Amino acid sequence: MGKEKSELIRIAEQFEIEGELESIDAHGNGHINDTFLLTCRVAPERVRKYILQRMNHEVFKDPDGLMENVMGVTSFLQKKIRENGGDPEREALNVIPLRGGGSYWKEGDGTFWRVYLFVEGADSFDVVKRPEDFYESAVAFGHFQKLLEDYPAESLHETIPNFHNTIDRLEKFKEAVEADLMHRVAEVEAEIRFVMEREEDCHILCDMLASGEIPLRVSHNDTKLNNIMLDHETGKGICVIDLDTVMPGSALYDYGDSIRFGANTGEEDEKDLSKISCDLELFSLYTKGFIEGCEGSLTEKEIRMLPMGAKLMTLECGIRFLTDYLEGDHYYKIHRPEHNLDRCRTQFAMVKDMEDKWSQMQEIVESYL
Ligand code: ADP
Ligand code: GN1
Ligand code: MG
Repeated sequence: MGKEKSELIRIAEQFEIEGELESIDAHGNGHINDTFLLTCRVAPERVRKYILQRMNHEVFKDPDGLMENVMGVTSFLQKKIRENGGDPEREALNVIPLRGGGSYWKEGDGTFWRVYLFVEGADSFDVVKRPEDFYESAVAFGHFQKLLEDYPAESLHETIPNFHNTIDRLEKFKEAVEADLMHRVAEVEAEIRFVMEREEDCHILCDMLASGEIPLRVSHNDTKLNNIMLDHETGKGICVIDLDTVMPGSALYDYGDSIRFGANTGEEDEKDLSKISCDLELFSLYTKGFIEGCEGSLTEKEIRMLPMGAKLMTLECGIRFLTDYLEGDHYYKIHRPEHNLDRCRTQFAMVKDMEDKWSQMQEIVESYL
Protein backbone atom coordinates (compact mmCIF):
# COMPACT_ATOMS: atom_id res chain seq x y z
CA MET A 1 0.00 0.00 0.00
CA GLY A 2 3.01 2.28 0.28
CA LYS A 3 1.83 3.82 3.55
CA GLU A 4 1.04 2.23 6.92
CA LYS A 5 -2.63 1.66 7.62
CA SER A 6 -2.46 3.94 10.67
CA GLU A 7 -1.17 6.75 8.44
CA LEU A 8 -3.94 6.14 5.90
CA ILE A 9 -6.51 6.30 8.70
CA ARG A 10 -5.04 9.56 9.98
CA ILE A 11 -5.19 11.02 6.47
CA ALA A 12 -8.75 9.78 5.86
CA GLU A 13 -9.87 11.40 9.09
CA GLN A 14 -8.81 14.82 7.87
CA PHE A 15 -11.83 14.71 5.56
CA GLU A 16 -15.51 15.18 6.30
CA ILE A 17 -16.36 11.51 6.12
CA GLU A 18 -19.48 10.35 7.96
CA GLY A 19 -19.59 7.63 10.59
CA GLU A 20 -16.97 5.31 12.04
CA LEU A 21 -14.14 4.30 9.69
CA GLU A 22 -14.33 0.47 9.63
CA SER A 23 -11.95 -0.57 6.87
CA ILE A 24 -9.50 0.78 4.34
CA ASP A 25 -8.41 -1.33 1.37
CA ALA A 26 -6.38 -0.85 -1.79
CA HIS A 27 -8.76 -0.49 -4.73
CA GLY A 28 -8.79 -0.42 -8.55
CA ASN A 29 -6.14 -0.86 -11.22
CA GLY A 30 -5.14 2.64 -12.27
CA HIS A 31 -1.58 3.20 -13.50
CA ILE A 32 -1.14 6.60 -11.87
CA ASN A 33 -2.82 7.27 -8.52
CA ASP A 34 -3.01 5.12 -5.38
CA THR A 35 -6.64 4.40 -4.63
CA PHE A 36 -8.26 3.10 -1.44
CA LEU A 37 -11.80 2.19 -0.54
CA LEU A 38 -12.99 3.52 2.82
CA THR A 39 -15.96 1.86 4.50
CA CYS A 40 -17.60 3.83 7.29
CA ARG A 41 -20.41 2.67 9.56
CA VAL A 42 -23.04 5.38 9.84
CA ALA A 43 -25.75 3.24 11.53
CA PRO A 44 -25.92 -0.40 12.70
CA GLU A 45 -27.33 -1.44 9.32
CA ARG A 46 -25.83 1.21 7.08
CA VAL A 47 -22.36 1.95 5.71
CA ARG A 48 -21.12 4.87 3.66
CA LYS A 49 -18.22 4.30 1.26
CA TYR A 50 -15.60 6.72 0.01
CA ILE A 51 -12.62 6.68 -2.30
CA LEU A 52 -9.36 8.00 -0.84
CA GLN A 53 -6.68 8.80 -3.40
CA ARG A 54 -3.08 9.77 -3.25
CA MET A 55 -2.67 11.87 -6.35
CA ASN A 56 0.58 11.18 -8.11
CA HIS A 57 2.66 14.30 -7.46
CA GLU A 58 5.39 13.22 -9.87
CA VAL A 59 2.82 13.26 -12.66
CA PHE A 60 0.64 16.14 -11.49
CA LYS A 61 2.91 18.99 -10.48
CA ASP A 62 0.21 21.54 -9.70
CA PRO A 63 -2.25 20.09 -7.15
CA ASP A 64 -4.04 23.42 -6.70
CA GLY A 65 -4.69 23.73 -10.42
CA LEU A 66 -5.69 20.10 -10.69
CA MET A 67 -8.20 20.30 -7.85
CA GLU A 68 -9.52 23.61 -9.15
CA ASN A 69 -10.29 21.83 -12.43
CA VAL A 70 -11.92 18.90 -10.63
CA MET A 71 -14.03 21.19 -8.41
CA GLY A 72 -15.06 23.33 -11.37
CA VAL A 73 -15.98 20.42 -13.63
CA THR A 74 -17.75 18.34 -10.97
CA SER A 75 -19.88 21.25 -9.74
CA PHE A 76 -20.75 22.17 -13.33
CA LEU A 77 -21.77 18.57 -14.06
CA GLN A 78 -23.72 18.25 -10.81
CA LYS A 79 -25.75 21.35 -11.65
CA LYS A 80 -26.63 20.06 -15.13
CA ILE A 81 -27.49 16.61 -13.79
CA ARG A 82 -29.77 18.15 -11.15
CA GLU A 83 -31.48 20.31 -13.79
CA ASN A 84 -32.04 17.18 -15.93
CA GLY A 85 -33.64 15.36 -13.00
CA GLY A 86 -30.65 13.03 -12.42
CA ASP A 87 -28.88 12.06 -9.20
CA PRO A 88 -25.79 14.29 -8.77
CA GLU A 89 -24.41 12.02 -6.03
CA ARG A 90 -24.09 9.09 -8.45
CA GLU A 91 -23.81 10.63 -11.89
CA ALA A 92 -20.87 12.90 -11.14
CA LEU A 93 -17.89 12.68 -8.83
CA ASN A 94 -18.37 14.44 -5.48
CA VAL A 95 -15.32 15.79 -3.71
CA ILE A 96 -15.46 15.45 0.10
CA PRO A 97 -13.88 18.55 1.68
CA LEU A 98 -11.37 18.66 4.50
CA ARG A 99 -12.80 19.17 7.98
CA GLY A 100 -10.97 22.47 8.13
CA GLY A 101 -12.05 23.42 4.58
CA GLY A 102 -10.20 22.85 1.32
CA SER A 103 -10.40 20.17 -1.36
CA TYR A 104 -7.25 18.17 -0.69
CA TRP A 105 -4.79 17.27 2.05
CA LYS A 106 -1.08 17.87 1.80
CA GLU A 107 1.07 15.48 3.80
CA GLY A 108 4.38 16.50 5.34
CA ASP A 109 6.15 14.23 2.84
CA GLY A 110 4.85 16.25 -0.13
CA THR A 111 2.17 13.76 -1.18
CA PHE A 112 -1.35 15.03 -1.66
CA TRP A 113 -4.64 13.31 -1.05
CA ARG A 114 -8.35 13.70 -1.75
CA VAL A 115 -11.60 11.90 -1.02
CA TYR A 116 -14.57 11.24 -3.31
CA LEU A 117 -17.94 9.81 -2.52
CA PHE A 118 -17.94 6.20 -3.68
CA VAL A 119 -20.29 5.69 -6.64
CA GLU A 120 -22.64 3.02 -5.31
CA GLY A 121 -24.33 0.30 -7.31
CA ALA A 122 -21.89 0.48 -10.21
CA ASP A 123 -18.65 -1.10 -11.40
CA SER A 124 -15.72 -0.20 -13.60
CA PHE A 125 -14.23 -2.90 -15.83
CA ASP A 126 -10.65 -3.58 -16.86
CA VAL A 127 -11.69 -5.56 -19.94
CA VAL A 128 -14.75 -5.59 -22.17
CA LYS A 129 -16.74 -8.61 -21.00
CA ARG A 130 -19.97 -7.76 -22.79
CA PRO A 131 -20.13 -5.70 -26.00
CA GLU A 132 -23.13 -3.80 -24.63
CA ASP A 133 -20.97 -2.50 -21.75
CA PHE A 134 -18.55 -1.04 -24.27
CA TYR A 135 -21.43 0.53 -26.17
CA GLU A 136 -22.82 2.06 -22.97
CA SER A 137 -19.38 3.44 -22.08
CA ALA A 138 -19.31 5.10 -25.51
CA VAL A 139 -22.68 6.76 -24.99
CA ALA A 140 -21.54 8.00 -21.58
CA PHE A 141 -18.19 9.36 -22.77
CA GLY A 142 -19.94 11.03 -25.71
CA HIS A 143 -22.53 12.50 -23.34
CA PHE A 144 -19.71 13.75 -21.09
CA GLN A 145 -18.34 15.72 -24.06
CA LYS A 146 -21.80 17.05 -24.75
CA LEU A 147 -22.35 18.13 -21.13
CA LEU A 148 -19.07 20.02 -21.10
CA GLU A 149 -19.66 21.64 -24.48
CA ASP A 150 -20.34 25.01 -22.86
CA TYR A 151 -17.81 24.72 -20.02
CA PRO A 152 -15.45 27.73 -19.93
CA ALA A 153 -12.43 25.92 -21.37
CA GLU A 154 -10.10 28.88 -20.80
CA SER A 155 -10.58 28.47 -17.03
CA LEU A 156 -9.05 24.98 -17.07
CA HIS A 157 -5.46 24.45 -16.00
CA GLU A 158 -3.31 22.25 -18.21
CA THR A 159 -2.68 19.60 -15.54
CA ILE A 160 -0.16 17.84 -17.79
CA PRO A 161 1.11 20.23 -20.46
CA ASN A 162 1.02 18.83 -24.02
CA PHE A 163 -0.70 15.69 -22.76
CA HIS A 164 -1.95 14.56 -26.19
CA ASN A 165 0.42 16.65 -28.27
CA THR A 166 1.74 13.78 -30.36
CA ILE A 167 4.49 15.94 -31.87
CA ASP A 168 5.76 16.72 -28.38
CA ARG A 169 5.45 13.07 -27.33
CA LEU A 170 7.54 12.10 -30.35
CA GLU A 171 10.20 14.70 -29.46
CA LYS A 172 10.38 13.41 -25.86
CA PHE A 173 10.67 9.89 -27.20
CA LYS A 174 13.57 10.89 -29.46
CA GLU A 175 15.30 12.51 -26.50
CA ALA A 176 14.89 9.30 -24.50
CA VAL A 177 16.39 7.29 -27.36
CA GLU A 178 19.27 9.72 -27.62
CA ALA A 179 19.98 9.64 -23.87
CA ASP A 180 19.55 5.87 -23.58
CA LEU A 181 19.79 6.14 -19.79
CA MET A 182 19.09 2.47 -19.09
CA HIS A 183 21.05 1.09 -22.08
CA ARG A 184 17.89 -0.41 -23.48
CA VAL A 185 17.92 1.10 -26.97
CA ALA A 186 19.68 -1.88 -28.58
CA GLU A 187 16.94 -4.16 -27.32
CA VAL A 188 14.07 -2.13 -28.82
CA GLU A 189 15.37 -1.23 -32.26
CA ALA A 190 12.34 -2.74 -33.99
CA GLU A 191 9.99 -0.66 -31.85
CA ILE A 192 12.01 2.50 -32.46
CA ARG A 193 11.83 1.85 -36.20
CA PHE A 194 8.07 1.32 -35.92
CA VAL A 195 7.71 4.81 -34.44
CA MET A 196 10.04 6.52 -36.89
CA GLU A 197 8.18 5.05 -39.86
CA ARG A 198 5.09 6.87 -38.54
CA GLU A 199 6.71 10.19 -37.72
CA GLU A 200 4.50 12.07 -40.16
CA ASP A 201 1.33 10.60 -38.67
CA CYS A 202 2.23 12.19 -35.35
CA HIS A 203 1.53 15.63 -36.88
CA ILE A 204 -1.91 15.00 -38.32
CA LEU A 205 -4.25 15.87 -35.43
CA CYS A 206 -2.00 18.59 -34.01
CA ASP A 207 -1.98 20.32 -37.40
CA MET A 208 -5.75 20.04 -37.78
CA LEU A 209 -6.32 21.53 -34.34
CA ALA A 210 -3.85 24.32 -35.02
CA SER A 211 -5.50 25.24 -38.32
CA GLY A 212 -9.00 25.04 -36.82
CA GLU A 213 -10.02 22.21 -39.16
CA ILE A 214 -11.22 20.38 -36.08
CA PRO A 215 -12.37 22.27 -32.96
CA LEU A 216 -10.61 22.48 -29.63
CA ARG A 217 -13.02 21.11 -27.01
CA VAL A 218 -13.05 20.27 -23.34
CA SER A 219 -12.16 16.60 -23.30
CA HIS A 220 -11.53 13.93 -20.69
CA ASN A 221 -8.34 12.68 -22.32
CA ASP A 222 -8.15 9.34 -20.47
CA THR A 223 -11.23 7.42 -21.53
CA LYS A 224 -10.22 3.88 -20.67
CA LEU A 225 -13.08 1.55 -19.86
CA ASN A 226 -12.07 1.48 -16.20
CA ASN A 227 -12.64 5.24 -16.01
CA ILE A 228 -16.38 4.84 -16.25
CA MET A 229 -18.81 3.39 -13.73
CA LEU A 230 -21.52 1.19 -15.23
CA ASP A 231 -24.77 0.88 -13.30
CA HIS A 232 -25.45 -2.63 -11.92
CA GLU A 233 -29.14 -2.52 -12.74
CA THR A 234 -29.46 -0.59 -15.98
CA GLY A 235 -26.00 -1.35 -17.41
CA LYS A 236 -25.74 2.33 -18.39
CA GLY A 237 -22.56 4.37 -17.99
CA ILE A 238 -23.62 6.23 -14.88
CA CYS A 239 -20.54 8.24 -13.97
CA VAL A 240 -17.34 9.31 -15.71
CA ILE A 241 -14.44 9.22 -13.22
CA ASP A 242 -10.69 10.00 -13.21
CA LEU A 243 -11.06 13.67 -14.08
CA ASP A 244 -7.41 14.63 -13.52
CA THR A 245 -6.75 15.11 -17.22
CA VAL A 246 -9.88 17.06 -18.16
CA MET A 247 -8.38 19.84 -20.29
CA PRO A 248 -8.91 21.55 -23.60
CA GLY A 249 -8.33 18.87 -26.25
CA SER A 250 -10.20 17.04 -28.96
CA ALA A 251 -13.20 14.71 -29.13
CA LEU A 252 -10.91 12.47 -31.18
CA TYR A 253 -8.69 11.98 -28.13
CA ASP A 254 -11.60 10.70 -26.07
CA TYR A 255 -12.95 8.51 -28.82
CA GLY A 256 -9.51 7.23 -29.80
CA ASP A 257 -8.31 6.34 -26.32
CA SER A 258 -11.44 4.26 -25.72
CA ILE A 259 -10.95 2.33 -28.95
CA ARG A 260 -7.27 1.82 -28.17
CA PHE A 261 -8.15 0.09 -24.92
CA GLY A 262 -11.60 -1.41 -25.33
CA ALA A 263 -11.68 -2.57 -28.97
CA ASN A 264 -8.43 -4.46 -28.49
CA THR A 265 -9.05 -8.23 -28.42
CA GLY A 266 -6.17 -8.55 -25.95
CA GLU A 267 -5.25 -6.81 -22.75
CA GLU A 268 -3.03 -3.76 -22.64
CA ASP A 269 -0.11 -5.78 -21.24
CA GLU A 270 -0.67 -9.07 -23.11
CA LYS A 271 2.60 -10.85 -23.90
CA ASP A 272 1.16 -13.02 -26.66
CA LEU A 273 0.83 -10.54 -29.52
CA SER A 274 -1.20 -13.01 -31.60
CA LYS A 275 -4.06 -12.15 -29.23
CA ILE A 276 -3.93 -8.46 -30.18
CA SER A 277 -6.20 -7.05 -32.85
CA CYS A 278 -8.79 -4.36 -33.42
CA ASP A 279 -12.21 -5.98 -33.07
CA LEU A 280 -14.31 -4.31 -35.79
CA GLU A 281 -17.61 -5.25 -34.14
CA LEU A 282 -16.53 -3.45 -30.98
CA PHE A 283 -15.11 -0.61 -33.06
CA SER A 284 -18.46 -0.22 -34.77
CA LEU A 285 -20.46 -0.41 -31.54
CA TYR A 286 -18.30 2.18 -29.82
CA THR A 287 -18.46 4.51 -32.82
CA LYS A 288 -22.26 4.31 -32.86
CA GLY A 289 -22.52 4.92 -29.10
CA PHE A 290 -20.05 7.80 -29.05
CA ILE A 291 -21.72 9.65 -31.92
CA GLU A 292 -25.13 9.15 -30.28
CA GLY A 293 -23.81 10.33 -26.90
CA CYS A 294 -22.37 13.49 -28.47
CA GLU A 295 -25.92 14.33 -29.62
CA GLY A 296 -25.02 16.07 -32.84
CA SER A 297 -22.16 18.13 -31.51
CA LEU A 298 -19.43 16.47 -33.62
CA THR A 299 -18.63 18.07 -36.95
CA GLU A 300 -18.59 15.97 -40.11
CA LYS A 301 -14.82 16.40 -40.27
CA GLU A 302 -14.42 15.09 -36.73
CA ILE A 303 -16.53 12.05 -37.54
CA ARG A 304 -14.50 11.33 -40.67
CA MET A 305 -11.31 11.57 -38.63
CA LEU A 306 -12.42 9.08 -35.95
CA PRO A 307 -10.30 6.20 -37.32
CA MET A 308 -7.28 8.52 -37.24
CA GLY A 309 -8.12 9.43 -33.64
CA ALA A 310 -8.11 5.72 -32.76
CA LYS A 311 -4.84 5.04 -34.54
CA LEU A 312 -2.98 8.07 -33.21
CA MET A 313 -4.08 7.63 -29.61
CA THR A 314 -2.86 4.04 -29.78
CA LEU A 315 0.42 5.01 -31.41
CA GLU A 316 0.93 7.81 -28.89
CA CYS A 317 0.21 5.51 -25.96
CA GLY A 318 2.73 2.98 -27.27
CA ILE A 319 5.30 5.77 -27.67
CA ARG A 320 4.66 6.85 -24.07
CA PHE A 321 5.10 3.31 -22.71
CA LEU A 322 8.30 2.91 -24.72
CA THR A 323 9.63 6.28 -23.57
CA ASP A 324 8.99 5.29 -19.96
CA TYR A 325 10.74 1.96 -20.54
CA LEU A 326 13.77 3.77 -21.99
CA GLU A 327 13.81 6.26 -19.11
CA GLY A 328 13.66 3.60 -16.38
CA ASP A 329 9.93 3.11 -15.69
CA HIS A 330 9.29 6.09 -13.47
CA TYR A 331 5.95 7.27 -14.87
CA TYR A 332 3.60 4.28 -15.02
CA LYS A 333 3.25 1.78 -12.20
CA ILE A 334 4.82 -1.48 -13.33
CA HIS A 335 4.30 -4.96 -11.88
CA ARG A 336 7.12 -6.78 -13.71
CA PRO A 337 10.47 -5.71 -15.20
CA GLU A 338 9.42 -5.43 -18.87
CA HIS A 339 5.87 -4.35 -18.20
CA ASN A 340 6.13 -1.09 -20.13
CA LEU A 341 7.78 -2.83 -23.06
CA ASP A 342 4.99 -5.41 -23.18
CA ARG A 343 2.43 -2.59 -23.05
CA CYS A 344 4.22 -0.75 -25.85
CA ARG A 345 4.22 -3.85 -28.03
CA THR A 346 0.47 -4.41 -27.66
CA GLN A 347 -0.15 -0.81 -28.70
CA PHE A 348 2.03 -1.10 -31.78
CA ALA A 349 0.44 -4.44 -32.73
CA MET A 350 -2.94 -2.75 -32.43
CA VAL A 351 -1.77 0.16 -34.65
CA LYS A 352 -0.52 -2.30 -37.25
CA ASP A 353 -3.81 -4.17 -37.23
CA MET A 354 -5.74 -0.90 -37.61
CA GLU A 355 -3.59 -0.01 -40.61
CA ASP A 356 -4.44 -3.38 -42.16
CA LYS A 357 -8.15 -2.77 -41.53
CA TRP A 358 -8.09 0.93 -42.44
CA SER A 359 -10.63 0.92 -45.27
CA GLN A 360 -13.08 -1.15 -43.21
CA MET A 361 -12.74 1.22 -40.28
CA GLN A 362 -13.44 4.15 -42.57
CA GLU A 363 -16.48 2.45 -44.07
CA ILE A 364 -17.90 1.74 -40.62
CA VAL A 365 -17.47 5.35 -39.55
CA GLU A 366 -18.99 6.67 -42.78
CA SER A 367 -22.03 4.45 -42.26
CA TYR A 368 -22.83 6.57 -39.19
CA LEU A 369 -22.53 9.92 -40.95
P1 ADP B 1 -6.06 6.26 -11.78
O1 ADP B 1 -5.74 7.64 -12.27
O2 ADP B 1 -4.96 5.67 -11.02
O3 ADP B 1 -6.55 5.40 -12.89
P2 ADP B 1 -8.85 6.43 -10.89
O4 ADP B 1 -9.39 7.74 -10.43
O5 ADP B 1 -9.27 5.98 -12.24
O6 ADP B 1 -7.25 6.45 -10.72
O7 ADP B 1 -9.28 5.34 -9.81
C1 ADP B 1 -8.87 3.99 -9.90
C2 ADP B 1 -10.08 3.07 -9.80
O8 ADP B 1 -10.79 3.30 -8.57
C3 ADP B 1 -11.13 3.26 -10.89
O9 ADP B 1 -10.82 2.52 -12.05
C4 ADP B 1 -12.41 2.79 -10.20
O10 ADP B 1 -12.52 1.38 -10.25
C5 ADP B 1 -12.19 3.19 -8.75
N1 ADP B 1 -12.83 4.48 -8.43
C6 ADP B 1 -12.28 5.71 -8.53
N2 ADP B 1 -13.12 6.67 -8.13
C7 ADP B 1 -14.27 6.04 -7.73
C8 ADP B 1 -15.53 6.47 -7.18
N3 ADP B 1 -15.78 7.76 -6.92
N4 ADP B 1 -16.46 5.52 -6.91
C9 ADP B 1 -16.22 4.21 -7.14
N5 ADP B 1 -15.05 3.74 -7.64
C10 ADP B 1 -14.08 4.63 -7.94
C1 GN1 C 1 -2.91 6.14 -17.43
O1 GN1 C 1 -4.54 6.72 -14.79
P1 GN1 C 1 -4.98 5.70 -15.77
O2 GN1 C 1 -4.51 4.32 -15.43
O3 GN1 C 1 -6.47 5.80 -16.00
C2 GN1 C 1 -2.53 7.42 -18.16
C3 GN1 C 1 -3.22 7.45 -19.52
C4 GN1 C 1 -2.79 6.24 -20.33
C5 GN1 C 1 -3.16 4.99 -19.55
C6 GN1 C 1 -2.67 3.74 -20.24
C7 GN1 C 1 -2.54 10.68 -16.29
O4 GN1 C 1 -4.30 6.12 -17.17
O5 GN1 C 1 -2.85 8.63 -20.21
O6 GN1 C 1 -3.44 6.22 -21.59
O7 GN1 C 1 -2.56 5.01 -18.23
N1 GN1 C 1 -2.92 8.57 -17.36
C8 GN1 C 1 -2.07 9.59 -17.18
O8 GN1 C 1 -3.30 2.65 -19.68
O9 GN1 C 1 -0.96 9.64 -17.71
MG1 MG D 1 -8.22 5.55 -14.00
